[in-house]
Amino acid sequence: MKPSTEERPIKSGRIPPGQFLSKRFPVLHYGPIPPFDPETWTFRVWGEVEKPLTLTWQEFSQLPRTTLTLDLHCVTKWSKLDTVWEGVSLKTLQELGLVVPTADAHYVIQHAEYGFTANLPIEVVFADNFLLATHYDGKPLTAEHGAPLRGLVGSIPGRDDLNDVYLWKGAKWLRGLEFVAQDRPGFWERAGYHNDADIWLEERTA
Ligand SMILES: Nc1nc2c(c(=O)[nH]1)N[C@H]1C(S)=C(S)[C@@H](COP(=O)(O)O)O[C@H]1N2
Ligand SMILES: [Mo]
Repeated sequence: MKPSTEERPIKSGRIPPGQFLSKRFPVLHYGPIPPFDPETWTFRVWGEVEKPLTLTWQEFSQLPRTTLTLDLHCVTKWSKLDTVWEGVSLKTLQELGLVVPTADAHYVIQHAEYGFTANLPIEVVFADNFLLATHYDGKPLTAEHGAPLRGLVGSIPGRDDLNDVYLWKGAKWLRGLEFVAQDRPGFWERAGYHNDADIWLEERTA
C-alpha cells in the first residue's frame, strides 16, 4: 500500500536517502534495444477504459505536448537533477477524450517492446510527475533512452503532494497502457524490486 499523506516522510532536500548525484545519464535496461519503424508502430490503450484506443506514430506525434522538468532517481543509486522532457501527459489524453478510465480502473500497466511491463497506481500515471515522453533535452529520444516513446517518472522539487518512485517504473520503448482493476507486478517487480518503489522510503527491494 502507498503511505497515506500523514505517513509520507518529510522530503528534506532534493537527494533521497542512499542516492548520489550524477551528471551523466546512464543507460540501464534488460535485453536488446528494439528497432523503431514509424510505418508499423502503434500505441494502444485498453482494459478498464471507456473506449480502447490505437494511434499510429503519425497520430501520436501530433498530440499536444507538455514540457516537464524532473529529478530522476534510479534504484542503482544515481540521481540526476533538472532533466527536461517533452511528451504527452495522461491528463491531456483524458481532456481530449482519448483515454477515459472506468470507475474500476485502479492500476495502469505500461507495456513495452519484448513484453517488458511496469505497473503503477492510476493516480501516479495521472499525476504531474509522470509523462509519456518523446523528447529529452530538446531533442527526440535516443534509441538507448527509449525512442520513440517512454513512460517517465521523477520528482518535482517542492511538490510534496506527489508520490515519487524510482525510474524503473517508467517503461522505455512503450507501446501501450493497460488499465486494470487489480494490480499486477511488472518485469522488475517480479525480479524482486519493491512494488511501491517510494524513493523517500527507500523501497528498493521487496
Ligand atoms: N523497456 C524497458 N524499460 C525500462 C527498463 C527495461 O529493462 N526495459 N529498465 C528500467 C530501469 S531498471 C531503469 S533504471 C530505467 C533506465 O532508464 P535510462 O536507461 O534512460 O537511464 O529504465 C527503466 N525502463
Ligand atoms: Mo534500474
